[in-house]
Amino acid sequence: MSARQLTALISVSDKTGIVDFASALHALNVRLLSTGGTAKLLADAGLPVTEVADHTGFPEMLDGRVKTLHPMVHGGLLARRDFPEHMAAAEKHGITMIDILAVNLYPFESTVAKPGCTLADAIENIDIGGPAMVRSAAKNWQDVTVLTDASQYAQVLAELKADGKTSDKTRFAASVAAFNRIAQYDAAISNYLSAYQEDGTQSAYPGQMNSSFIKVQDLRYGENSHQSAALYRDLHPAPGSLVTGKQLQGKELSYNNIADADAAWECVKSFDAPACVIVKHANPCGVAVAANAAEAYSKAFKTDPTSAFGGIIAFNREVDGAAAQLVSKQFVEVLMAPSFTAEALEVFKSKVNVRLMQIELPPGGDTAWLQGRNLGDSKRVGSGILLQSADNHFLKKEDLKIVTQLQPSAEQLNDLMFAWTVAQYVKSNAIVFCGGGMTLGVGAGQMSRIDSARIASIKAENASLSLKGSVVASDAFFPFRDGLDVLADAGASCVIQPGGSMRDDEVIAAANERGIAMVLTGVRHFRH
Ligand code: 93A
Repeated sequence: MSARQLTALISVSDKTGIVDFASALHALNVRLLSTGGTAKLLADAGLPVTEVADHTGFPEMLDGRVKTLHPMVHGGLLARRDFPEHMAAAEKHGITMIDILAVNLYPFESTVAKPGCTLADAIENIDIGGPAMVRSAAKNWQDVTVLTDASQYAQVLAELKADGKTSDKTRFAASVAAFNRIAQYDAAISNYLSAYQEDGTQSAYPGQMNSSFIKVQDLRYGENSHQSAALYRDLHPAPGSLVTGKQLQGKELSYNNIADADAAWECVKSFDAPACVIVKHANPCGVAVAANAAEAYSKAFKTDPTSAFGGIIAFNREVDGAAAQLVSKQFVEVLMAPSFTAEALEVFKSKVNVRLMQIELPPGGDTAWLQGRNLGDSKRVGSGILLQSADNHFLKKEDLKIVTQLQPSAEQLNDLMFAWTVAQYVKSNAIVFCGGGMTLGVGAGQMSRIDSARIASIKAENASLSLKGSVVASDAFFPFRDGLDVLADAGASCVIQPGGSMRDDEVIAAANERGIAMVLTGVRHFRH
């Protein structure tokens, strides 16, 4: 007795590769069933295909909202072939078995990723019938092969060709992949709707942890060698983010490399002028802006040459031969830039351990898209998770409040703005001395602000940098005047800080007394 003819139901929005796949199935004597648009494409390609509407005896209706939601379809997908009662019921109602299901869903994710997508567009792109079929087929994996991605077609064809059927292993794996896809799809819908605001924009904080992540890779280990780790990325990464980068050479990035690279990249992106950021253990140990990449690097390196050893270095400009020559003199773990000249690549060719990352800068101007789609920060706390929107407050000069008798000069104001930007990327408590478009001393991660101030001035001393006339940023207010006195003792001439302390008056009086200009931002930048 010859084997029963197999039936495949094909219903795809993304029709890439589908004609080839259906042709191959037809060549293997598989009967083809398909929905409107897909059926038309297959018929136009000369394939014999039965429309689902003809199969069910029920037309597609309600603008296609009801196409496949029919017992003839779901019975054919869900019936257990090894249960006599199922087979009897199917026979009684004229339901024929569907053995292969190839579906990809209405493009909800890419629709909502488009700027200006309306709620109505989003809703119309919520697929109902597709996921229903995928779930039916995936539940009945012992009898049905479910394909939710074009990358699965080749393996299934190969097995059908060789054995006339797919293996249990392949069907089970396909079922798992199908449920993963549905979970991801539903999460995208839930995220979008949770973040939807009446004015049509997306809230920066979705308030819902159903984010859709895709595993990029398992990492060799985590922060330490006894920890396991992996990198995931957002389904639709923000343009210009680290995960959109391409590694050009070097060993695989480690967990710590990625964390530090992200800190360096986020910081360097904040500057319009050519900038260089050197990061160690998640803190910038040198940041500078200059006329070009090479100069920016030289200045950034000078801040703390000792700490820069084994650093993670980011540029917001192309790295040319001159910059590459300078950087190659130090031990560097990761080097990031929007591009590298051929000459620069040549410099690092022999340094096989240097990881070179090419990352596009985000398109300028339109930060709304970024803010709308950015989940911001998350942090595990015991068995919970903390979520917050990104710390993307951008300070404008007009926002500054000068509170002292002395006023900063135009040049000092530029340095204050620079210092404030850097301080945002330094772990709290952050004190950052700057001058001439470069960091002069960075005090990071101390439990008291006064200790960060002391450390920052010691660092400058270690690097033989003078703090006389320098400007300083403090990521949060001074609770007492003592921190300010340390800055004044070190030679600071201007300070930028949020203000808002109970003792602001005492701190401002101290600044006046010490001949320091002080500006308040009204916002703080804690970073933990
Ligand atoms: O509108 S639906 O939710 N209702 C359905 O009954 C249904 N059945 C399949 N969407 C439905 N589909 C989807 O149609 C599939 O998931 C696939 O994405 C798309 C294919 O339609 P066509 O073949 O007409 O291009």
